[in-house]
Amino acid sequence: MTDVVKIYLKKDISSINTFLKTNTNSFSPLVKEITQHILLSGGKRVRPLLTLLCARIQGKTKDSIPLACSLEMIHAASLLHDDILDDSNMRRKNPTAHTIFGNNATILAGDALLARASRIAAEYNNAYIVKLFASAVEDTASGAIDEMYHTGDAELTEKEYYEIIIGKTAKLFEFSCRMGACCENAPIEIEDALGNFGLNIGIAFQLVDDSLDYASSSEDTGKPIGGDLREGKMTLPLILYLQTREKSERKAIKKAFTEKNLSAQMQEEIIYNITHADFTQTTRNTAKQYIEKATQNLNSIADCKEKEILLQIAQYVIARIN
Ligand code: GRG
Repeated sequence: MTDVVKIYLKKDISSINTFLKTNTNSFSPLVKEITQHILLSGGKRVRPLLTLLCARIQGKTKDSIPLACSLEMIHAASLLHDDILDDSNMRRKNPTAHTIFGNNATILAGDALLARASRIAAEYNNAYIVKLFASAVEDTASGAIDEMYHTGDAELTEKEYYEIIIGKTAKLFEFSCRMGACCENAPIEIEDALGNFGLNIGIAFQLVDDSLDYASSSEDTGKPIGGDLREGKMTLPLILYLQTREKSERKAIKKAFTEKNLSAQMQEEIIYNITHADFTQTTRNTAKQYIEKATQNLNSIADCKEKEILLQIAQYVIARIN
């Protein structure tokens, strides 16, 4: 990103951080501690920035910071819940909330955060925004359940994989853009163009995430390498690798996933093969194709500073290393 863009976004990130801190201060002590643990621990703020930019493309009549923050709150609640489901100990180089506060309190704090987020969205007095907000939560949760259902499914197809990542990740990106547009009453064609842009960068974002899980050091990601494999998560690098193996080997891996006894040696071998056969790079290249689609989605939007920054965010999504 250029320095001009960084300076533009720095101001917004600072406003987002201030709102999140101030707003969560009013929770009861334990909910406040848990929600601030996740919200104030250095997230990239991609989703709320998309909301702000998509609102400003259309106009500047409303304060879109609270709405943008409601999307970051959905994201944060999903992370609180996700780390419990995955039994993850580290996020953003910090211990996860449930390892400090326990599962029960963390689940309920996530629920409180979701409820707070929906209240903030409702305060715009726009039923369509509330409908989009509800769809974002529903799609994210449904995608996560689909993913859970297919844990260890060594026969998962690429089509099924895309359905999962669209639900668990890309839809929230889509709705972050749509809700920004709606905040300024954008015509449906503009909302759709921005929504499709969000959907495509969301798919690319998850593809890069899935590639980084195999290819990036935990120094960069703050998470241990190969975590998805250990959890039996079927992501594109693993699906591409399995496509090159005999059915008997796929069956053996599926059995090991089901019995939760994928040996350390097997894990190392799979990770080695995936990185050395460049399935991580193929996954990144696929992400690039989605970024190209996203770029085209903005063709119908008139040139302006916000559009330029959205295009730079799209490039950042495929360049990122954490
Ligand atoms: C509470 C809405 C809700 C859902 C619960 C567990 C669950 C259902 C959903 C999990 C969805 C999930 C965690 C998808 C992964 C999305 C993803 C790529 C997260 C990482 O996003 P970044 O890199 O994180 O933007 P930072 O740390 O920058 O905020």
